[in-house]
Amino acid sequence: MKVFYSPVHLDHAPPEEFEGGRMTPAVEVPARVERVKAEVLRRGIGPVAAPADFGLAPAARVHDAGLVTFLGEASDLWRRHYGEDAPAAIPSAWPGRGMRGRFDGDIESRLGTYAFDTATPILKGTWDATRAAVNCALSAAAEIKSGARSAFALARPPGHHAGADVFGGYCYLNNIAIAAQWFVDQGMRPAILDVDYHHGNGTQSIFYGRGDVLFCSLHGDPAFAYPHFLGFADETGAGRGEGANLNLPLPMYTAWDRYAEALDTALRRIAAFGPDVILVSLGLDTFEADPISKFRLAAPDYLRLGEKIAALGKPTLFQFEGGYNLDALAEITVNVLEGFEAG
Ligand code: OKP
Ligand code: ZN
Repeated sequence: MKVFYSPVHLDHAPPEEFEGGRMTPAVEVPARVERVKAEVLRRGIGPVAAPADFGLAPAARVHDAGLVTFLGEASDLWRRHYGEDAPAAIPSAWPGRGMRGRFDGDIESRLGTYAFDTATPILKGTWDATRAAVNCALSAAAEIKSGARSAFALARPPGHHAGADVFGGYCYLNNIAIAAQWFVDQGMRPAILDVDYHHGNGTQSIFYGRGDVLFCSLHGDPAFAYPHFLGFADETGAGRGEGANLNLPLPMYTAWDRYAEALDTALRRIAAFGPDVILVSLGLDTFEADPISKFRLAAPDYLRLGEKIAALGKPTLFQFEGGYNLDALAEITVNVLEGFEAG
């Protein structure tokens, strides 16, 4: 399958993050994509191609114009305010429930309005990397629209935590939601399967009121896992979207047998929806030795995951999301793709 990749992501390199009340080394780092790219070539998954430039119009179909404008200027505004050598923009004040007030004031006011956590720093290279990731997603979508059975958007920063007017969780713009909307605009019917360890709160919230895009997610129960506020089983969609949202929260230490049961449930729902394209939020942080997660999938399980997705028999876009064990990430990512191609 064709793999879309841009080196522009290298300039988005967060050095550290605020975790458990202290600064810790960042886990969402450039080496993630670089290692997967090397393994994709080594195992002959397919040609690696540069994305085409789709501009910002497809992003504007799912995101608020204010968020997109802000992300484009935040780094400059931050350094104008705090000095040219100021490190990443990270919010330290939020409007809070019931006292939202003004949102169009100084850089801190706008940053607190659009960011929902402290894990998502805006650096000099963040905006260009974000746009390159969106272009990878859209290039993969166009590849499928032209008849390919599958395509892989190998890009970072990830996207599934970014909502219509809010960014966070290492995500700025929602790559997979933008691609799904692009398919809708081409007259197609997309279903999204999110297998990242963390619930795709951004993707869910973007499509929650809509019945034309199905969202199914398997993830660590938000009762103990990030993003904490969304991802519970009783979130089934609203209005015309009622029934088009399926959350399968799973307990700590979930291993393949339990995981595979939930996956079968999601795949049955997807088949019943009758999609003509599948988009997979491919997070690899369900791995047993992931540094920030609590599932227990083993390396060969990812071959089975790819085979099961292939059994749907639909054109499939794989969108790279999380996965932080640098020693295993490349192997398990390519296992999914290889399992899909064999299935
Ligand atoms: C992104 B993806 C803040 C901790 C934040 C963020 C996890 C984001 C996961 N103290 N942790 O879904 O892999
Ligand atoms: Zn994740």
